Amino acid sequence: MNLFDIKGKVALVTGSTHGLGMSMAHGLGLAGATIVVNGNSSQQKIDDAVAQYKEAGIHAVGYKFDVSNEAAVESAIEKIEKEVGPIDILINNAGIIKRVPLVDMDVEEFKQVVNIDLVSPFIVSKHVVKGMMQRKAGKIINICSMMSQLGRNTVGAYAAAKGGLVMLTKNMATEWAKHNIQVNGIGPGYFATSQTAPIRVDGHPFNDFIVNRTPAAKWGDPDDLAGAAIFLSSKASDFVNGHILYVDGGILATIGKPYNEE
Ligand code: GCO
Repeated sequence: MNLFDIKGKVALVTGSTHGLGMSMAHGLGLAGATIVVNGNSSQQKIDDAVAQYKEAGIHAVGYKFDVSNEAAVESAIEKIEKEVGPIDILINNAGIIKRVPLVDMDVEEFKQVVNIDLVSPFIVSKHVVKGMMQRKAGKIINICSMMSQLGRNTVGAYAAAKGGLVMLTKNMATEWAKHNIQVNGIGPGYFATSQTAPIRVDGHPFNDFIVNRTPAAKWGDPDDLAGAAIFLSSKASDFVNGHILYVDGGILATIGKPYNEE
């Protein structure tokens, strides 16, 4: 029996038109899952992403909806389950970040980050889990962050949301595990994506800092997340509940080291 077999499963990955969401969805797709691609920026972006998945031999279908709008989410889930099939796997990946010192941050900006990064996983999960409860089976994965555990200057709203997402994951697991629904999190370290591009440019102090702060001594490759996503989407994790799997090159394992130390 292949513990990691997800062939034929339907996986909805929010924010999967680019970045880490696309990398995780790509990994699930290559493992045989049908990918429901989501984005909210433009239909063209979704169509382009679906074409990329199909070029890789992945069965993918695109749906544009705003994960923070409950009415839009409810109708999208209904449409997806009618047109594609019951959702077996949900990855709550869609998120935003605003890098602003807390003292300078508008309350509305703070609320917007929390709304997308914390409230939206609740909204989408609430509407997907109803079908999973009826079928007595499902996998939900919330994409957390290093900022679920560590603070950093200028990302206070994001850290608050991602810290809250850890406890939301544990509470979802607490309430839904009895229905054979496993809810877990993935906590990516620092990865080379469009979201981190502004702090990754050559010569940016943060770029050197992360390479020094990460025991693996490099930025993560988004494809490094596929294994964790497949594990938490498959039978192999049927007794794993409320766990946050950090894929971070060892950042959370260490206090770090002086710049001049090998
Ligand atoms: C930042 C980064 C981080 C990473 C990721 C780390 O500004 O510190 O964007 O937020 O993207 O979340 O896990």
